Amino acid sequence: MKLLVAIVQDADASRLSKALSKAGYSATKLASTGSFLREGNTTFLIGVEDQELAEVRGTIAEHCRTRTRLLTPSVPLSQAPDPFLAQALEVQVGGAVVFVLEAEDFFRI
Ligand code: 2BA
Repeated sequence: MKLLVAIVQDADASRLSKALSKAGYSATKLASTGSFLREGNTTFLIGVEDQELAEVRGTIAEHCRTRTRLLTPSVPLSQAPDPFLAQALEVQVGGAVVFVLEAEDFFRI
């Protein structure tokens, strides 16, 4: 059994949640924050059997889009010690960042 830890953009979280549920997978959503952009994202915990991994991976890929974010400079050009620091920075976010962990056991009490 595997435990997927999938970090997705908030904009994709609802559609992914519905798709997983429709396909019969249980998931837990945690509100999280990316350390680089310091923006909210959503972390899914999804427990799956080994043979279900490919389908869930496909569902995540289908519903999580890559987006471009433009980071505005934190210092104005006139005050920047290096002009590079005053440039807007373009970063690509997602589709999703997924960790696959081996789950030793699963039980409900
Ligand atoms: P953030 O940390 O807010 O990162 C957002 C995007 O910024 C990243 O997209 C990446 O394209 C870029 N980025 C991150 N750190 C950077 C850096 N030091 N220099 C330049 N660009 C940088 P994704 O890679 O798609 O990551 C989306 C979110 O997934 C991240 O949000 C973070 O919450 C999580 N994440 C990504 N890699 C992770 C890791 N190795 N461990 C834990 N969480 C991770």
